[in-house]
Amino acid sequence: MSSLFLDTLSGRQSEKRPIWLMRQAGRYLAEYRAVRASEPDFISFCLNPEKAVEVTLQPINRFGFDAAIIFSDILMVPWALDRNVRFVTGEGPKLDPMETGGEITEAMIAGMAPRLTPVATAISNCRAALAADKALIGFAGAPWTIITYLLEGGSSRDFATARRWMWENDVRFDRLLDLVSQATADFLALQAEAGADALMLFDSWASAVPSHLRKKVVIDPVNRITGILRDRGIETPLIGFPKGIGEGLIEYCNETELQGVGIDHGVDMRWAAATLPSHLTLQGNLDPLSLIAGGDAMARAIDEILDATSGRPHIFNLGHGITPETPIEHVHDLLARARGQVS
Ligand code: 1CP
Repeated sequence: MSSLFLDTLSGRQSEKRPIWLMRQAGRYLAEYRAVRASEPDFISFCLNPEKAVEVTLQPINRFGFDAAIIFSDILMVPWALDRNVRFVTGEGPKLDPMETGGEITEAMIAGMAPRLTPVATAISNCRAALAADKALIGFAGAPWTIITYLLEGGSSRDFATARRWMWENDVRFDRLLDLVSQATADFLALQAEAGADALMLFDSWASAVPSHLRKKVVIDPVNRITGILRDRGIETPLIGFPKGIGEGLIEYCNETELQGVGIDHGVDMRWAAATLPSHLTLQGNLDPLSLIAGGDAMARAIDEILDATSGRPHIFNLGHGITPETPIEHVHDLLARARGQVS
C-alpha cells in the first residue's frame, strides 16, 4: 500500500494533503500525560521502547495522522556523548556546558550506537505496529541547534554563550561542527536502518546564526550529513527545518539535496511556494498558537495555507510544535478542514 505522506515527499502532488503535527505526541494528550507520569525521568522514558512506541502511536490512533514521528528527543545525541543530560521539571533540559570543545571525541561518537539501540528498537517495533499507509519519521537535531545546547548547558533566550564561543574559537568551532555532524549522521543512519521511512533534521535555533555564517553553520552541515548517509547507501528522504532563517531558505533549499523543507509560521507560504525550488516538497506552516483559539480565525489561516500551496506538493503541518494548552477538539477541526471535509 502506498503512503500519501511518502508519495507527497517524493514530489507527487495530490488533491489530498498528508498531515502530521510537530510534537504530536505530547502533553496536550491525556493519554500521553498518563504514560509520562509512569516514567518521571525523561531520558529513561525515551529509552523505554515499549513506552516510546505507545506514545508514538497515540496521536495516530486518536486522529489518524498520515505520519508518526518516533518519540525520542534531539538531546539523545548529547546524552549518548556523555554530556550529563537531564530534564529538570519546570526548567527544561540541563547539560554540563562544554568549555573547550575537546570534551567530544571521535571515539565517543563511535561508541554512541549501543547506547542509542533502544531508539532503533522502538522504531522497528513501531514500524511493525503501524498500518502500511502511515509513514514513520525518524529525526535528529541539526548540528548548530545541538551545539547551542552543548555550549549553553540548556535552553537559551539569545544563545549568547554559543554565539560568542563561535566567534572566539574559530578552529575549535569548525572541529566541533564537523564532529557533531558526524554524530548526527550516525543517529539518523541508525534510525533509517531500523526502519524509519523518512528523516527530519530540526534546526530549531537556526535564526540565531548571523546571516553571513549560515552557509558554514547551517547549510554545509546538511550536505555533510546527506553525504555520509548516501555513502552508506541510505536513500531515505530527508526534510530539513531551518527555523526562522527567512530569506535564507532560498540558499538552504538551492544548495542542499533535501526532499522536503519545513516552513515556520514567520514565513509567507505564498512567497515560499513561488520562490523555493519546485522539486522540493513544502511542509508547514500553521501557527501552533492558532490551535488554542480555534474557530474562524484558525479556519481562515488553514485555508490560506492550502490555497498558497495548491500548485505544488505540500505536507500540512504547524510552523513549530503543538503546545500543551491545545484543546483536542481544535485538532479535530484542523484535520477536517485541511482534509477538505468542511467548507
Ligand atoms: O515532559 C515532557 O513531556 C517534555 C516535553 C518533550 C517532548 C514531548 C520534550 C522535552 N521532548 C519531547 C519529545 C520530542 N522532542 C519529539 C517527539 C516526537 C513528536 O514530535 O511528537 C521531538 C520531535 C522533539 C524534538 C526536540 N526536542 C526539538 C526540536 C523541535 C522543536 O520543537 O524545535 C528540541 C529543540 C528539543 C529539546 C527539548 N526537548 C524537551 C524540551 C523541554 C526541550 C527544550 C526546548 C527548548 O530549549 O526550548
